Amino acid sequence: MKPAVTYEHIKTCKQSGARLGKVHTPHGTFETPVFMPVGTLATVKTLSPEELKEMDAGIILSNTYHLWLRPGHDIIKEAGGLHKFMNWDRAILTDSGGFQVFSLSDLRKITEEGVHFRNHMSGEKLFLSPEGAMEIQNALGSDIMMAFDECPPYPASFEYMKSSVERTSRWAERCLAAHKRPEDQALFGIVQGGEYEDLRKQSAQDLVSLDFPGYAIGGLSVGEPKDVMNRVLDFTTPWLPADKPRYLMGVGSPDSLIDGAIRGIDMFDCVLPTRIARNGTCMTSEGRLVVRNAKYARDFRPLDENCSCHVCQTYSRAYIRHLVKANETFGFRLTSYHNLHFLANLMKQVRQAIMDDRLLDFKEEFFEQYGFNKE
Ligand code: PRF
Ligand code: ZN
Repeated sequence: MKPAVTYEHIKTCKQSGARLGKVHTPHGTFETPVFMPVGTLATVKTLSPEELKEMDAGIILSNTYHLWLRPGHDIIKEAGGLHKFMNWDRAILTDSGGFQVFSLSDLRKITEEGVHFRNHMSGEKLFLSPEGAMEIQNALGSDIMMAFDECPPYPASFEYMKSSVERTSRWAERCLAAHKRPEDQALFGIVQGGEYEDLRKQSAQDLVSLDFPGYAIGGLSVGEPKDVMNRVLDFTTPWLPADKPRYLMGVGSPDSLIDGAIRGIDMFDCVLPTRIARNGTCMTSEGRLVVRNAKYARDFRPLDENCSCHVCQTYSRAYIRHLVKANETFGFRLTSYHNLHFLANLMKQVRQAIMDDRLLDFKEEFFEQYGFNKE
């Protein structure tokens, strides 16, 4: 059976080794490297699907854990699936809930069977297993489902990480066995192993032997220094098949997106652009701009003078500062729209630079303007 999601390689950047490609899904094709906006609760906070399409988003991410707790996957299934429920007809990737259980809930207890924890809102006792995560994602009907994994905190000892990697591999096998819709939903495996080269290799080899249609690298961007993340990518990607998509989970700062692309990553997601937008921080070609600051009170220039987005063509820093400081919803819409447009445009430039075999030069030029050490 042909997998529901396939990777078409277009070219490799001669200067950096980065990959330019296309990912084909049951809900359309997107070009890679790509940044996926996060829509945790079946909405990319403050934005409509129409607005996401204006910035050419071809795939968004949503969360098993959150949609399971509310409104419940049964309701979304009854609506005809997540695409219909939220009126998004392009691709959707759902994270499995593993990571969210670890980062959001209290009193978790990991067993071979799954994870016991408490609902982060009501305190109710809950249990999530590989089979449960597959059942929920099958009901949601996402194009790309993620395996149920454990993402240990950083740093974790080699011994802990080794037993965790082995459990994540056993869970991955259970996920594959429980997956009911391989014909129209692709299940990606998640490589773990922390900063340990041997464990990353073991994890990748375990998962590759199970023949997933795509692979994620998890367990990064959990507090480790940037050079550790880059080193882990350098020794992990060689174990992944070149003809399948590669997804680096939870990464969305401009420098890490460029560094990840240089290391052969195709897909990224992060709450960063939308989360910082909601406290008034904007990503611009000259670095981060905190639009709340007093110095913008009479600044009638756009957020980013080099940005072609609708917000920057229309509204001033002074106006957006006023809205954000007054807690007006519209202000957060404007900053969210601009930040996502900024990253969409950055990835477009990354793809063009790969096409032109000059991604390392692009990185230099980008940071010349953005400012080094700005993240
Ligand atoms: N596993 C899953 N989701 C994730 C991660 C992971 O390791 C990360 C790591 N930063 C983000 N989201 N399932
Ligand atoms: Zn803009």
